[in-house]
Amino acid sequence: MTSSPVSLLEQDAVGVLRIRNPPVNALSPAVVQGLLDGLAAFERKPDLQALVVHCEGSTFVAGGDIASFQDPAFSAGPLNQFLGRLEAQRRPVVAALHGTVLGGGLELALACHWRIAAPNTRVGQPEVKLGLIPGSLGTQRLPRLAGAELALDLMSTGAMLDAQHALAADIVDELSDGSVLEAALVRARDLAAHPENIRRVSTLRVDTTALRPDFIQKARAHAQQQPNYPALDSIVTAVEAAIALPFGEGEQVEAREFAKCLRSPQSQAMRHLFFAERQAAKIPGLPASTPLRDIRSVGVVGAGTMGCGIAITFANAGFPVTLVEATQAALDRGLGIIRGSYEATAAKGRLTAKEVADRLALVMTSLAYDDLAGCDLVIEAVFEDMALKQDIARRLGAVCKPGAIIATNTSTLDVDQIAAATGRPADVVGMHFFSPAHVMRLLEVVRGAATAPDVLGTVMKLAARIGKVAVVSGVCYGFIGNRMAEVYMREAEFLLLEGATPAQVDGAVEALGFAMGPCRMLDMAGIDVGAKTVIELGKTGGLPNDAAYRAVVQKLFALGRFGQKTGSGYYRYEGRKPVASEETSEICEALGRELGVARRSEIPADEIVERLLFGMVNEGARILEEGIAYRAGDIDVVWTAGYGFPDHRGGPMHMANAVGLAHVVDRLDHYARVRGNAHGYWTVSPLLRSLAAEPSVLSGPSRPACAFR
Ligand code: 3H9
Repeated sequence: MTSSPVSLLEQDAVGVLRIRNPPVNALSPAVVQGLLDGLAAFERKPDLQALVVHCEGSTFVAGGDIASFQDPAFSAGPLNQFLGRLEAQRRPVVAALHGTVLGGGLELALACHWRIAAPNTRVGQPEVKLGLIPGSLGTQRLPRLAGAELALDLMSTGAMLDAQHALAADIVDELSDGSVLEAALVRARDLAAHPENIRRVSTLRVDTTALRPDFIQKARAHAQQQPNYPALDSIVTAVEAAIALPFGEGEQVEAREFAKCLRSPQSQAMRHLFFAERQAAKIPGLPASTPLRDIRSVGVVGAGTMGCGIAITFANAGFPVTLVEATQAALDRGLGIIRGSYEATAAKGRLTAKEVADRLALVMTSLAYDDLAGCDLVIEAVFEDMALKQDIARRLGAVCKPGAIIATNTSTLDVDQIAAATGRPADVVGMHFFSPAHVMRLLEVVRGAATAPDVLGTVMKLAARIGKVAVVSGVCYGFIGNRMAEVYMREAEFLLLEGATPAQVDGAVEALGFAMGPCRMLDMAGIDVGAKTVIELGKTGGLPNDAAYRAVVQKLFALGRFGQKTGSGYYRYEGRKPVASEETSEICEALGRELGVARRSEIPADEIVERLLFGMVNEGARILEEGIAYRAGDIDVVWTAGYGFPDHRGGPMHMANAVGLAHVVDRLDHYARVRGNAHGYWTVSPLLRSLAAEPSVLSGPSRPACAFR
């Protein structure tokens, strides 16, 4: 028999309902049952004066157990029944808070009569980040305590408040300096002596005195501007109910909206990503107990946009950084970029002058590789040129101290060849940052053939310290992200040759929620950068024997249309605004004619979406087949955290599961028939074909749990 994660202890005539459910004391069905049992035991002990709810470990309850939401039989009913009974207790109930009091955790605290918080406490309702609304009366109790405006803001953004702000907002009643449990016991006894100070939040009314009359109307209009996130509208509905209806009726509104959100494809996708991001940090076969290397100082070679972004990332996390360049002019330019970036952040009020000064003080510059000798990690971030990268690798191999990690920020090149040049390939790993490096969340960590397990483990751990979501990729052209992006861009360009405009191509995927379509993306990243990558790949024999392959980007490059930075690329730019370019259409038409590509007067948006995305899914399946990615979820994390794939669609592989793998395969076969398959573009990956044939998968799109998970 397993023991319950909840126990009722007694301390000086006060009951302590103690939750022990590591790592974050999530409200699993077993915890909820334990709470119900514990409360029943308390009710059988009239000699106890009061009850304290307390959690063991690093945090109070951080939310409902997200994994249990997958169970079709999941219901918030038992938890809500417990919370109702808890609040209705005649003897005082005190919540002793510490750590991250989130979602169902905050809702548990709000059902108590008093909340006392340790200084490290943060509170929030982050359900919206999972495509949900608070489902245990948070939408009804929080506005009654904190006011409708703040409550709506917290629920719509998922932002957290620290203990001081939570106190100011009346969400907690008191802060404790020492042991929060001891303080809660003292407060519980005090409330037992002064029951008139007990406050039951459900009995309060939402204070509307300072609320604008059009508050709900405006909030709804704002929510409806984001139809891909229906939880936002549900939150407004629930808050409106909190303002206008008695608690019991508001409860029903919340239950209805929560159930609707829980079933929504958006929430399923966002919950998938929650676990996929955490799973991605785990390296199969690497025990958690593996001793890791100590990283205290970092070197960066190359002070271009990428190198500077990397330096900012580490300085932001408190690491001293040594930035090395070949010339003083390049160093000065780099330092200018870094200073400019900090000043822009400060101008937006996100950094104080002191913080800017402190961070700048962490960045040292040098022209000498010898100055990297003391660094624990050195990242090479020069442009994509194998000979140059190998030359730097040789120098780093000689100068870096034993045990230091040498990383390359290459986005496409063979990490093993770079590693070999260092003479110590076990110390080498790829760290592929995305531009701007200090903004983008994704870090692709490239595992070379010889990369030592502790190097990989160290870099994955370090990624969390610098605020990145890291995904491991094996060595192949473009790793996970850029290899798939190559297929995406291939089809985008073929469509342009066939007669689609950049706006049509971009519009088709932007309508799905993509941050930007492929043409805008490459215009921003730089047509020159994109074209050079294709040209370099050609030199290594990596291109198909197809003159039309990525012909558009190469043509635009040859014409000096480098994208946003030169004012024209796929689009023409008015400032930063892309405008349809007649010239691009003419260039594509002429190129198409030259290459013998048949033009069509109309290309449906569905075809654009399928060719861009299903082709990419097929490449993702190959990446899995070859063991380049450990799991399909890793691919989804790469695309949502690094390439603007909409989180409410869960990434390409989740999306493929949701639409049905058999359908994806059917359409790939269709394009092989209608477009021809001389170059193998539409050859279905054996893994994808075999998964699509599985009866469980064929049972329909309502079964996303199979296949690529
Ligand atoms: C909710 O509450 C709905 C209610 O309104 C209604 C209910 C009826 N469930 O992030 P970390 C696991 S919705 C299950 O790496 P950190 C996580 O998977 C929920 N598991 O640590 C990981 O497992 P593993 C509202 C959870 O220190 C481990 O804990 N709450 C949950 O960087 C460590 O996680 C939220 O949305 C959970 N709720 O950050 C809060 N939370 O080690 C979501 C965590 O096996 N959680 N795990 O990979 C977080 O934001 C962060 O985890 C937290 C800790 C800040 C708590």
